[in-house]
Amino acid sequence: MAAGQPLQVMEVNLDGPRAGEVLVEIKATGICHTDEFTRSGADPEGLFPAILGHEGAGVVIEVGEGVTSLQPGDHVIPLYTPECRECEYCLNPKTNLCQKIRSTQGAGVMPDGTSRFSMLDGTPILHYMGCSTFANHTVLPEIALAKVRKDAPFDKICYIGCGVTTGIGAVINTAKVEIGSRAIVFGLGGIGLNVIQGLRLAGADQIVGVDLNDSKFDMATRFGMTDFVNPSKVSGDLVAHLVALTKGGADYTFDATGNVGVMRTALESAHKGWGESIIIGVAPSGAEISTRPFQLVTGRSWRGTAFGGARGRTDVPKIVDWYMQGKIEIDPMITHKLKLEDINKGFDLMHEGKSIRAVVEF
Ligand code: NAD
Ligand code: DAO
Ligand code: ZN
Ligand code: ZN
Repeated sequence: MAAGQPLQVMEVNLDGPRAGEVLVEIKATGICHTDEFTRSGADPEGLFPAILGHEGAGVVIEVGEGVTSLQPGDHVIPLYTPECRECEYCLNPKTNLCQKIRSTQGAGVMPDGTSRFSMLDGTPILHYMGCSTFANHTVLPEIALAKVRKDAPFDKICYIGCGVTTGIGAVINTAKVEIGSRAIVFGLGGIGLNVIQGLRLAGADQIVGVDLNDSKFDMATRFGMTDFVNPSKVSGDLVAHLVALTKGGADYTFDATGNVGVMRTALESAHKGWGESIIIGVAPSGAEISTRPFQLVTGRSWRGTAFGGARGRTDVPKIVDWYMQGKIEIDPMITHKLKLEDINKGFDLMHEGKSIRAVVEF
């Protein structure tokens, strides 16, 4: 496929796994906004032709030489943020951004610098975010696969490969929200709803949801939202309204919109002295954030999170357990199930604001 074009469903060649790699049969994959960001051509780092998709779940079919942690039959979730457990980043408890395969993953190839996918005429096809889950079969490095329990349904746990972990992890790993906190979540889509359920899990007392779309109210309330604000219906200053609603500002605020204006509102509606604002949303290429430095001088802090600060091989199996134990919910967020040949409908549903998550089942 090319930038700005619909996805093409086609037969391709896939080479077997080389040393340190694993062949996975993908059973289900979610369609996330980041896939659309790349598909649309808005992603300046987007490379084509590529097989997109990064929110999947499947079964190991074959392992390459030297692979020790996985074997055929294991159930796995691909990780766009790998966990090698030996690089400088993995050894630093302050980050989850493993850099072991960063440069080759960003270039759309496996760690040896080559792609396993090609067209039937031999033209190479690039991997995407190291995952390429919009495929019946894909090859990944061993360090980019979380092994999960076998009784968990693929069509639900695929969402843990991005949206669920990003939202819940932002609360638990990045903000480390304390029991009794007040919080504001901007954007009640596939990520924001998971921030809300993460806040409920963490024992927050007040969870304010902010969205321009009133239709988000019911689902957000179901996941733990206590107050709803539609900025288009607030007369006067939105920050002042939110500060009053949270009795002085929120202990934690989260941007799950990707809008830099919203990011500023989120920072400024955090409590003076200690409020923390976490950026989750990915802003358009070239966009910049701004605020008055005095906002930070007076004790607010601005932070960001990728993949919810999760170390995938360690944390993702635990989140699958939480789902199977009923500690978190996923099923109501899977609003649409599609066949592979209808994958472009999933992108349409996203544009129309009709889906939280559309999942393709193979
Ligand atoms: P989404 O489109 O499902 O949800 C966004 C929500 O924000 C929608 O409900 C929309 O109505 C609302 N919104 C838009 N503009 C608004 C505004 N000005 N004020 C209030 N609400 C507004 O998107 P999503 O899948 O939930 O993703 C949210 C963001 O998170 C995206 O930018 C995505 O790229 C990013 N993301 C980040 C990570 C990470 O690791 N940091 C991972 C996945 C996704
Ligand atoms: O280590 O420099 C790096 C890359 C980290 C990539 C993390 C991506 C997080 C946000 C993208 C949205 C994912 C769907
Ligand atoms: Zn995603
Ligand atoms: Zn590492």
